[in-house]
Amino acid sequence: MIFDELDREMRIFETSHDHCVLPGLWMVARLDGRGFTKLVREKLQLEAPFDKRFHDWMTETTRHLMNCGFHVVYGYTQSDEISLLLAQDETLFGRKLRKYHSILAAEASACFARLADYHAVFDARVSQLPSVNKVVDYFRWRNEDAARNALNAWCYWTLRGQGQTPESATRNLSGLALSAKNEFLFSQGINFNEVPLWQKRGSGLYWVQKEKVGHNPLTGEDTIVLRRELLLNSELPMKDDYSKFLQKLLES
Ligand SMILES: Nc1nc2c(ncn2[C@@H]2O[C@H](COP(=O)(O)OP(=O)(O)OP(=O)(O)O)[C@@H](O)[C@H]2O)c(=O)[nH]1
Ligand SMILES: [Mg+2]
Repeated sequence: MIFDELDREMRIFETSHDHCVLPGLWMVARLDGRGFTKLVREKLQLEAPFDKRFHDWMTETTRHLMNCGFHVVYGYTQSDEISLLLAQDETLFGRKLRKYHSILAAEASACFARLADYHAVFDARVSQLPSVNKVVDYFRWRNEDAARNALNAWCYWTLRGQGQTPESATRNLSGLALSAKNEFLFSQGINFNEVPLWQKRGSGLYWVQKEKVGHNPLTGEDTIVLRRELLLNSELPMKDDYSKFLQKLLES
């Protein structure tokens, strides 16, 4: 068997279905923790419905993903998921989808597991979006999902705290309108309006230019230089203001 022939023949099986994302399409990767309901409660014994330490690990993992070689314009995390908007002209790995799926999932898993000091795994998928409007819609979608899940989680864990089983808490909440869930919490002394924004709306990370004082060793003078820094925003604007915020971020 001649190695070069075998190599050529076998590679076809590996690469013939490789999908490359078309130029011009925006890529948004979403990483989601595998089986985190159990991991967070039973193995890590974190607080329910929300634990600040867990959210900090998620924002730190997002920061890592924005610094590991991909051109990520915006990172967003809520619950156990992370969304990453890649630059429209991203060319890394020839835009080969399998590279984005596998490397981003691996980087997220390794980083989170190190922070939590426990085996943890993320899956990854990539949306291929045709316009800025669809990119804005995508992030509005995840942001609204965060708000709905937070309301549900607060109701669920309040009922559990009153001694209800998982089944009866779920049954009691099914079919309840948003307003009824808010009223139920209020009747239990919890004003959902006052729940921290990061729980209801997640956190966003994006690049800003910061002025720094640099020292020029040749002239001996101090000079002002511009440095790119990642900013963590845990009080994101809401609803239409969030759309405007995203549009502005994409124009800059
Ligand atoms: N206790 C606790 N749970 C959290 C926190 N943030 C997210 N979660 C839980 O993480 C889970 C995320 O939902 P899913 O991704 O649908 O559930 P999963 O168990 O990870 O399932 P798969 O993603 O399908 O593998 C939900 O059960 C949330 O309640 C937190 O701060 N504290
Ligand atoms: Mg999950």
